[in-house]
Amino acid sequence: MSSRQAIRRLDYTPPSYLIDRVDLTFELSDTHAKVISRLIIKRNIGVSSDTPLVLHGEELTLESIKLDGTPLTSAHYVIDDSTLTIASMPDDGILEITTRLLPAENTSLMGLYQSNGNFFTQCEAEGFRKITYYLDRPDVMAKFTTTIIADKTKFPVLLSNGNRVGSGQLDKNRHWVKWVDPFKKPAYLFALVAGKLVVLAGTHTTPSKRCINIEIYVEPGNLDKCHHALAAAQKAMAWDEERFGLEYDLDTYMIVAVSDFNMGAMENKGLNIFNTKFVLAKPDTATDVDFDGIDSVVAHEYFHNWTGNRVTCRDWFQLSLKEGLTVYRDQEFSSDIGSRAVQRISNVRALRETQFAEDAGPQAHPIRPDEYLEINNFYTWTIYEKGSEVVRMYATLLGTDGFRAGMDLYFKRHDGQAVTCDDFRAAMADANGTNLDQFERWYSQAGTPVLSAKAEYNEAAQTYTLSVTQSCAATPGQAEKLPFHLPFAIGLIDRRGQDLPLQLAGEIAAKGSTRVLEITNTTQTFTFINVPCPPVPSLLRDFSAPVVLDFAYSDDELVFLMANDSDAFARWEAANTFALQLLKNQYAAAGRGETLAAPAAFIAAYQKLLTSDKLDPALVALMLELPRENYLLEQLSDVDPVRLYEVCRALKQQIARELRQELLAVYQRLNDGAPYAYDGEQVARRSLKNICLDYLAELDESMISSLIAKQYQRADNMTDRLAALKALVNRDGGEAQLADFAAQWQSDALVMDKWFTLQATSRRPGALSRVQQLLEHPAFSIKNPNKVRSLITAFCLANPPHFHAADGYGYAFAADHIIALDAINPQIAARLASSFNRWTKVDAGRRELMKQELERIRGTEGLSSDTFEIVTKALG
Ligand code: 7MF
Ligand code: ZN
Repeated sequence: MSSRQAIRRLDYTPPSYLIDRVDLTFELSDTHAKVISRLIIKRNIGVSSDTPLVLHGEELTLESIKLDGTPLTSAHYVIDDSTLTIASMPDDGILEITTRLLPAENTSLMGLYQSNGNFFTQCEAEGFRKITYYLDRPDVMAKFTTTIIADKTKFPVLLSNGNRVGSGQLDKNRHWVKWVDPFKKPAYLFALVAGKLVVLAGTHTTPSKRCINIEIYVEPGNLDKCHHALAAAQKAMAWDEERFGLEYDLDTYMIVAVSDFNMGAMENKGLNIFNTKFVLAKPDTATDVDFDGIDSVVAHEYFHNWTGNRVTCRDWFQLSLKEGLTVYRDQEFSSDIGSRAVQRISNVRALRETQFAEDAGPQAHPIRPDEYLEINNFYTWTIYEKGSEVVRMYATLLGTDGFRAGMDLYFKRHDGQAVTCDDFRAAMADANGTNLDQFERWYSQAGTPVLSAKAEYNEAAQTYTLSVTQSCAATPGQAEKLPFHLPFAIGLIDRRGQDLPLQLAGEIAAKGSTRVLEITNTTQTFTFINVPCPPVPSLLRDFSAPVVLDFAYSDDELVFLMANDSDAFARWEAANTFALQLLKNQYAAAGRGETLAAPAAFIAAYQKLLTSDKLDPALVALMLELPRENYLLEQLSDVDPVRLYEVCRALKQQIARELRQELLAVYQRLNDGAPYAYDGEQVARRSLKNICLDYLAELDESMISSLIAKQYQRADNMTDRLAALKALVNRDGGEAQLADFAAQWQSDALVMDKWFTLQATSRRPGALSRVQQLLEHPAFSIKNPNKVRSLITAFCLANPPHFHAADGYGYAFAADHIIALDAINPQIAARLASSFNRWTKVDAGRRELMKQELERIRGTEGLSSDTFEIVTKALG
């Protein structure tokens, strides 16, 4: 357990020692692993010769340590539970350290561990120190070689970073393989895999005519589920060459899938390790959303080879340097291979449901935090998703070519280095000859800015004046905020629904119909001239900045924008704003014991969406999706989540009743029995069909029951089958079909995860006791993060009415499992603990119950620093 001492960004100092080379030898057996590490180490320039060498190391058994061939005794070094210190070191030398580990007992899944008998590593952020004593910090970059020795029958495949340079036989049925990584790297990018795996191989030829081998390693029996991931890797390589001029730099790119994994995937140099969820897919086991997720995650990890590996982070406070940038790159990739509008709307929706809540809560932090207790807790929505929005703002402000020039300069200056967010910003500014000093505030200030806009049309002068004021609420440790520099994209739409050409006062002619206004001050005014009629403003087009927009649109204007805005995001946003305002009013009415029905204009707008044959079905589906409860909760205070759920349910039922005919017609038109294919058009059609089904499932009619049952039985793919099963579960429990589904898929772990989640998120009575029963199901394991996420985390984060049950049983259940999990896997426990983050948002009774559980968790003896940090911040 690490000590509870905050690490501060401003305390950064360069390393006292550097490591040029690392030669690692792993001897793996069933019961333990022996690691021999040979380090070529030297003191950093300017560091005084009496400076001790302090290596990181945790949960290691030291067998021996030699300096330049001479064994060191305990007189020469001091070991505590997180370091090994050698007081007197020569200017340079060779350290040889032998450690012994017990990977089979490692349930934290950090460092070297076992999964289904195979060996895997996870080193980001600070896992390498659980393998051997080392300078485990990203600014210490070394060239690695790795030799792996293991039983040939049990571990036929032995992998590490870089190129395979040799292999051979040893006694006792053992074999060895040696790997050399020609690129220097920080220890967090080290990887090793050993086990019984099979491989799907493909190739990609680069523009410079190099042929890259792409290899996907999985457990036997899964080869038929690797083709989508292979194709994704090929597409990602071609895209990065085309869009950023970046080629892969080794002969082989390997992906290994593992079923016990704390996160989505990891970009280890040349040897990416993935959660099986983001590799294995075929139409009968994976949904359209899963296929899309595989494209994104494969692209993300592949893109890290340049943004993360070739240019890495100086320290972990700079995490968003690689993560925000790489998320931006994977989002752009997905936009280019699919629908840009659908991608943008989905990303913004996710940002608002997760990151906005984080920014408004007790864990709010800037994308470059100032301090942390446990770095694992800072792999957050803010670092990733807001980080990506900040990168996107450079692209919006500088244009596509300006952004590309900035990227080119960034690589030219920093290839092979460990750098900071300031270095990235400087490259963007210098390549474009522009000043981005104020933009630094996006890195240092937490919280979501609010942009309030007011507009006035002057008929006589034919002018339209837009006044914009920005503000940002206080966040923990930051009372006052300075104004941000942000791009505010807008358009003006005339009465007939046409975009007006835009001309600002002082300009000689109109130019374009979307304008990126640059906001830098607290208040700014923009006057458009030659505006012939009062327009409807289309504000924050394409969500040009991660802010909350505050503009007093009337219902009529929102309906107008839904139908007419040329910007797809803004059309969706109008629908979303309309539904949000309505639900807030309905919730307030319910609090007074009244029922407020949706107005005819709202139903008519939905009807228009359903009956238009010109619209993209994927966009219609997104516009028909009501805001989620957790997002609504953020807009309210003293919330009763059960009442909130009932209000959402009632609106859904009203829509289903009043638009029954339209929903059924669209459903039937799209349910055309065409054989499954994963392509843009079919995915769009299925998404609309299944949202119609979701509404229709609200109707208590036997005809609807048989329609759902028919879809369940006849589906030739998991997307349709799961949508039908969800409808059945939410209608009458779907007991028979749930049993049928489990019988069919009991041996497919990823499909069973979906089965667990469906039940964990069911709004029907008894969800918690069902979840408790499922903890005993043979397919469940508390040690497997995917299982914990699909059952326990899904219940706590995605089933508000049951998690927030007034009796507090949901909270007690969550706390019990946070405490139990903390002893097994602190990272997973800490993530689950974040389900208590918004405890101050609920009503007084629930608030007290949640607080008691938080205090019970905090009082647990031996609590990890991961969970400790989350609960202490939550308690404030
Ligand atoms: C796409 O960032 C977007 C985000 C760290 C682990 C993967 O490559 C990563 C790793 C966490 C949370 C989200 C993601 C990752 C991690 C992720 C994956 C794919 N460096 Br923790
Ligand atoms: Zn990443």
